[in-house]
Amino acid sequence: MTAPTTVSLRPDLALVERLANPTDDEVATVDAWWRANNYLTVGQIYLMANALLREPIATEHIKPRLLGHWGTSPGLSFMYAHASRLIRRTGQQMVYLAGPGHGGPALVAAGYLEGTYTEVYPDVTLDEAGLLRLFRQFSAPGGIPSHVSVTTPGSIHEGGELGYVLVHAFGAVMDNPDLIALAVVGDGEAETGPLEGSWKGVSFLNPARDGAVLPVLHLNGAKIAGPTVLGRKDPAEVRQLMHGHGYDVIEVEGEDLPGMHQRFAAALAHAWAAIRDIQATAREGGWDGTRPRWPMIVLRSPKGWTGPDVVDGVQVRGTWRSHQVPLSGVRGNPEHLQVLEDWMRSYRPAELFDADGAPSDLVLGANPAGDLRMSATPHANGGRLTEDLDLPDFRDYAVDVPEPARVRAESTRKLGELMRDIYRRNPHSFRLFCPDETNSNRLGAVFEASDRAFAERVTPQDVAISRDGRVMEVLSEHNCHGWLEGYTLTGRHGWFATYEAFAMVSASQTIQHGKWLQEADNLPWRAKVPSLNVLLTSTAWRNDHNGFSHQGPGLIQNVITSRGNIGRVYLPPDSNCLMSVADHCLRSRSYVNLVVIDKQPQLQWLRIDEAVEHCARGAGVWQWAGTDDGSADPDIVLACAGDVVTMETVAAADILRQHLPHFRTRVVNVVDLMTLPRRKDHPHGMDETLFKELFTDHVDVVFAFHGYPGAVHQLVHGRPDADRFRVRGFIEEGTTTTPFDMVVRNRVSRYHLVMDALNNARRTPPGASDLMAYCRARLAEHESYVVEHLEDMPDIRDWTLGDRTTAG
Ligand SMILES: Cc1ncc(C[n+]2csc(CCOP(=O)(O)OP(=O)(O)O)c2C)c(N)n1
Repeated sequence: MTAPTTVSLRPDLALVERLANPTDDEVATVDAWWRANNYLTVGQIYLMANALLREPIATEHIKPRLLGHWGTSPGLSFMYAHASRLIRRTGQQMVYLAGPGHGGPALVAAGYLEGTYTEVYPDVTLDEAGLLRLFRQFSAPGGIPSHVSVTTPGSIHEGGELGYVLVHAFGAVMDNPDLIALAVVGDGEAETGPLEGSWKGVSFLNPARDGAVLPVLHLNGAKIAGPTVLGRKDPAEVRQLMHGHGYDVIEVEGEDLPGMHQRFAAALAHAWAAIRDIQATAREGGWDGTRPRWPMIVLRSPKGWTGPDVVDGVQVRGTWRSHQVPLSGVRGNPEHLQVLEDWMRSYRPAELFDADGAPSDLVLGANPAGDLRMSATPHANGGRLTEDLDLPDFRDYAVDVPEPARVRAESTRKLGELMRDIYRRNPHSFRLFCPDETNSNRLGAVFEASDRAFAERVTPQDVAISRDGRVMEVLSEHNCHGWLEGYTLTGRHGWFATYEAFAMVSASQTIQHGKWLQEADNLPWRAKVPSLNVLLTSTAWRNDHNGFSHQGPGLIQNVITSRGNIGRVYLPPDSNCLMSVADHCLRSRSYVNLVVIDKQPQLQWLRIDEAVEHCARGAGVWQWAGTDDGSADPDIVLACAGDVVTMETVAAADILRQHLPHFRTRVVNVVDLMTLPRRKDHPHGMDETLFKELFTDHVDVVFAFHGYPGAVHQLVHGRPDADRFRVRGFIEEGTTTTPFDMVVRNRVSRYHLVMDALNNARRTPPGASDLMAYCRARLAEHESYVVEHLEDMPDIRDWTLGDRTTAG
């Protein structure tokens, strides 16, 4: 094989011919690498000694626990070997995403054969000792997982929870024009909802400015224990399905060798040439705007290819039985031991490893050089391409707040303006991903800087939709979330903005991405990547007309429950706080930042300088809202986190002040929810002194929370006398109703908070029973008013802090 040759964008026909027709030597090289990979894969699953088979395999060489997935692995490494050949010949930058990530040993072996593994884990040397270490660590205590996980160099896709390979691939190539993401889709994986929806990525790619995804649908016919839908379909139907998704289908089928090498090389060559043709046309200005028909490959190869054919009289190769460990009883079964030995020797290890156990020159000859090795690509290994955003000063987007609770504003509108200017300053490294709600979420200012991206037909009725748009709107939370993941993991920045309730559609992705970042934190060779920023708006409290289905603050619960320190939950109470929080999130790295704020007009509390200080502390006393001057302990602490409940809390404090001026209330607002746990439980946890300054260590706390009350109990666990926290929040009393009725139904209205305060304060002030009666009367009044007038009582609806005569 000759040295890499970088070709111009438009593929040279002679080169494509050569690529499509590998010489015998080239096939021998690719085949040797593939055999070496298969040998290492089997070794990782079975062996803990005798790595080079210097003696016959014996029981004591076999791991006590046989864990891993053989079935998908040979197919994955076959494609990898051919992609490497293409890279060597063309200089193409590629990243490899294994949808069936359970084929981890194949990708670990690839990194090892490419030398990257030893570069990042120097203990795993390129010799017999290193081989043994590689084998022993796999799927073993204290070792590495059996998936293409964070520890696998070159991976941006674990493939553990199936369904996301295409969304990650599409996200990785957006604004990444030189990259091709080779995305292997398992036929089992193709049955998942997210995967089925993700073929649509091509409808949002722009070949002039984005890279390309090359999907390979790997129809090995089986999943864990049965056949796959697409594997059993008439090939013509599969072809039609993929054609309908917009792809040009190239098919390869069989298990014959070297025929499969020849046919797959040709398929890959033609797919690559088609991609480069599409890109060259677009980048040279010859694109008529029609959505390109991108190539994809359907590969039909047997599950467990090259592995044991028949075991104990039962067909294994080509069936679901080879999914995991095809010879499971090998330790106590001499016949199985012999099958294993024959299997491993069938790869002819003597040709693949030299006397010291290092990969032979024949094998090494298959590797691309340097950063072109897919296991070493800077696109994957932690965003070495990452640059910080050029951010405007968020203070320039301040709302003028002369006094607390006088001005109303739609807070997310300001965020839209901030994002608009981030788009302008960062034309290649920032995107907003949103399921068709950018305008609805009041973020529409972004359209002043960028249209929505769309590669399908655009009509004169469409507004702010074009080929060149970079606002990503698709009605799929899975696509939005996954695209942002792929985008950030390859070094760019963005937001996923969604209705709060429907963040639960993609909640599992949030959790999985959090796990990825958590593990990546332990690996110095993975650079920090931009955070996953999730804006939850159109919240539970203000889905007035949509009703119960749209009322669910569950994602907060998921993020605070995740282990470790990558989860952040911010509940800015107003626009200026939102600006400060957003700026912080966009500068942060490798976190999952959840920001929760509604889009409806809402009272504004803090001037921008106050907001900056408040957000920096994460929580603080709003002295102006209470009657506690700090000279003595308050009678009650009224705490709040979340915009709507903050208004109820401030209103409750105001009622108390008017009716019982000597009753000492302290209002504490929490923006950064993760300040509540102890510092040993989360890095944002406030220290004991500050916690006592805010909440004391013995005064009862009535806490009005945006989400489920249990979350606050969970967070303050271990704080002094945590039982004194009485938490009100969303208790699943949702319906189509007015804003105030929502807080009444969930018992977190200002009147409920006042009654809570009186019920829980250690002293009962004179006048308390009158005030209790007053609150009950107001609630009764509300109940009849709202039914009769279909809206909230005017003094509630128009309440501001300044209007003291109507505050009660
Ligand atoms: C969302 C999800 N559901 C279930 C599983 C359990 N699981 C692991 S592998 C597998 C079969 C995968 O089949 P396929 O995608 O065809 O991969 P391959 O045959 O190449 O192994 C299943 C169901 C999973 N990992 N993720």
